[in-house]
Amino acid sequence: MIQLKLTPTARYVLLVVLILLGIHSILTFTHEPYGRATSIFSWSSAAAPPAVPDTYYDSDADVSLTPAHNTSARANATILMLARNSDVESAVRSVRELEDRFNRKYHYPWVFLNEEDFTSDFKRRVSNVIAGPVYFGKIPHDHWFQPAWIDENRASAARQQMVDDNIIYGGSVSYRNMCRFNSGFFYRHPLLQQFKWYWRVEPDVHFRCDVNFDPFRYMEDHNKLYAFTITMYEFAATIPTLWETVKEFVSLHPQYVKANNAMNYMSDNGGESYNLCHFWSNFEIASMDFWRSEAYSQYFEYLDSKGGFYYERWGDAPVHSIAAGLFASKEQIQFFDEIGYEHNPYTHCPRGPGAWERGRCDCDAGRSFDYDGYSCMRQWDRIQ
Ligand SMILES: Nc1nc2c(ncn2[C@@H]2O[C@H](COP(=O)(O)OP(=O)(O)O)[C@@H](O)[C@H]2O)c(=O)[nH]1
Ligand SMILES: [Mg+2]
Repeated sequence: MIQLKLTPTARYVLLVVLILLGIHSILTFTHEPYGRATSIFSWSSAAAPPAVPDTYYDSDADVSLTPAHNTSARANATILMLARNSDVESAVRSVRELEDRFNRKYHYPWVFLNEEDFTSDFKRRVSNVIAGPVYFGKIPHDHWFQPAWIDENRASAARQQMVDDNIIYGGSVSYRNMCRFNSGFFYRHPLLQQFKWYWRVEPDVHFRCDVNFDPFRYMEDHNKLYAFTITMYEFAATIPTLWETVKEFVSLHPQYVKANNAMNYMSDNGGESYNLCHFWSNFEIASMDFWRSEAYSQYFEYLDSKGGFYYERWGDAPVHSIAAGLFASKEQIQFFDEIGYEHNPYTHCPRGPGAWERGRCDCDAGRSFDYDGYSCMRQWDRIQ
């Protein structure tokens, strides 16, 4: 028999380690966010994500300046950016990156929207880095500003409470206008009526890989409605009554809920409560016809009528994601692993076999947000 002889110091160290391990396991099992944030096994057994087939790739991707010739025609699509004039520097950087990584070969038109007139400096600077058509539009007043029927006393009290609680953008009215506009209005803008598809881009984001295929074409051919690259948990304090409101809507209009939907990605108990998982909407490639549909129009009207965009701080990300999760089938939601994408502080870097090399990605694949404790990739993968 082996006798383990420990000095008093070693015994003390061992005791401390055992106590720390004990506290860690108690916290892991009793505090879900703690478990998520510290788990090294947060998401390790997942299968490779589905890959866009070779036939969608431009054959001479590195040199071609013409649209991909081995795929069918271009889609009816635009690249869309909402921005302020003061965003010009970071807007130009985002546009330049997406043009270089993707759109120089496809020449999809860009649309820029703002609740103010764009300055000639903004227009000149972004146009300078865009190869194809570009449009600048002003948002109609009523699509942007807080409606008169919102009780401002109630709204400002809610904002003050969120400031006191240190909730990000908790005191901002313009942020709320932006979230409501992105939830229910952008696809109604006159400049967007001509298009079915959009790719949402923000100032100051980064495209970390070449996109040598046409994601719009892929979406069109595969009957997709919504695509994402990053999925995560929402701050519960920004949406205290959102899920209850969604449940009310669904009980009033059960006919809009699609069979084989993504409910089990958003809920761990069959829809009783929301697990806060959503698609990070600063990147979206989606069908505006989906947002223009009767189901989504009714859904948005219902949510808006409750005032939660102002009395709470409902984000367009959970509003869009919950709609995609309910009114589309789960197969109509696409995870584009191939598109390396960064919005501070998170980056999605491709993990599928060969995808990183093929896209000449400059991101660190081992540090992709997919593996982070706050990613909802596990919830996405469990419904695949
Ligand atoms: N025109 C305009 N665009 C805005 C305003 N606030 C935010 N945006 C745009 O809305 C998007 C999201 O805003 P951002 O500040 O990036 O929010 P975050 O990503 O949630 O931190 C970006 O495209 C911004 O340029 C605003 O008051 N006016
Ligand atoms: Mg942003």
